[in-house]
Amino acid sequence: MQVEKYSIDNYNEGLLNDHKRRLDYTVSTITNAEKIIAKLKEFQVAIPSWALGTGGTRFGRFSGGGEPRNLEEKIEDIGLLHKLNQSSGAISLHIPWDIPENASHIKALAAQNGLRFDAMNSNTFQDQPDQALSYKFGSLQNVNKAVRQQAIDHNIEVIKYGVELGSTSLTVWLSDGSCFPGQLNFREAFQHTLAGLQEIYKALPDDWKIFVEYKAFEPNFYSTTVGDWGQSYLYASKLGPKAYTLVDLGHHLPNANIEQIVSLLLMEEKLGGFHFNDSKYGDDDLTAGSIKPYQLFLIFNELVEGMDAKGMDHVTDMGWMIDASHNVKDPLEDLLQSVEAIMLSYAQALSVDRKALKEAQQNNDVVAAQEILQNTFRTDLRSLVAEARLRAGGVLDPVGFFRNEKVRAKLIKNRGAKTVATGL
Ligand code: PSV
Ligand code: MN
Repeated sequence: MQVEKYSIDNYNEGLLNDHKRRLDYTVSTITNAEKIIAKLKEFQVAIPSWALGTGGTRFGRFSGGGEPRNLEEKIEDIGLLHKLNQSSGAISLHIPWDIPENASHIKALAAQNGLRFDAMNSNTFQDQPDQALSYKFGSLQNVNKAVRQQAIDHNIEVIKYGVELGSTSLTVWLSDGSCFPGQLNFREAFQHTLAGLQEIYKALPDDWKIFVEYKAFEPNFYSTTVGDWGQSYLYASKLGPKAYTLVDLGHHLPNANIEQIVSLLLMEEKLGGFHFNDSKYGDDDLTAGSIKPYQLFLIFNELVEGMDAKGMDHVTDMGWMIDASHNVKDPLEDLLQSVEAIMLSYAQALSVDRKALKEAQQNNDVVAAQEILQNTFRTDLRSLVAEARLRAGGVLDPVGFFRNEKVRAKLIKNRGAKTVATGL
């Protein structure tokens, strides 16, 4: 759906006075507003091609209509998000859900929409209709060599698609594991998986990275072969310098200290990718920042501190992506909310007084350390995020604009009420 520049300008016009008032106040309360706005303008979060339709559970799926029917329409949807927030300038593809049949056409369409291709994702957690061998008992870990080879070949094929599109990374998430004690020899499963990842690693072009994503449980409920950050780190270390751990916020056991995990992985220069979502119980795939916004801020605090300590570029040295599912919300509105929460947490992390925090830590001044972090978290920086968007040519209030323009109704009119996007 096309959004004209003049409709964005008209919409912004009506909100400008109020925005300026809030911005002036915020700028007067912090020291580095301009620096934060400049960083926010640059920061981009990739949108996965499988998050544009309504998500579901094994109990059901309730589509809201107007879902993209093909990859072209998915690119259009992400292009629309990016036009509104200027922070969603990348798309991440899952193969075979979104095979680019005509790569040069897809690449050109993405470029027209201001998008680049983020990490490619392989899928060896489902069987496809034309597939020779089943992944029921795992893919790279499988006791059957032919199944392992099939999974390796699939990943190499995904890299090839990625090369055609200009992507430079592959994310491997394996559902491999076991559901019952005794089902699996843990060491053998690990070694098979490592050997498979080594074959895939060999196929990576020089400038590519591979991200090994871990997850505590589901769909396997007794053991998972890449179950936590320690196991992922072990694979990544054994693979070599192009291999990194990927942290998905929903993939931990309850109450895990994710900010500490992030900090140590950065220290070891092994954190390469990040999937944002939020959760109450497990891999709930809820909107980023919707349940535990303070935790999101604490994680960003470690990301910024740890990346700066290693001289990393916040924009290019990490694969940032949303990995959420929208079961009861409009997927596009939900994605706009997630990006907003991510940008806000990033802004807050950028405004932490690092010198004062360091001093408090050196003095064992626990109270001061808490004051610094909580004062930052409670300072309203939303107008900085809006200002960065405005300067980049976006909309002051993306969800408000989306509703005002009746975008969903238009998509339903164009695509139909019963369309179903590929994905989970
Ligand atoms: C698995 O739960 C996961 O987080 C992986 O990143 C997959 O690629 C994605 O979700 C599939 O929805
Ligand atoms: Mn994920």
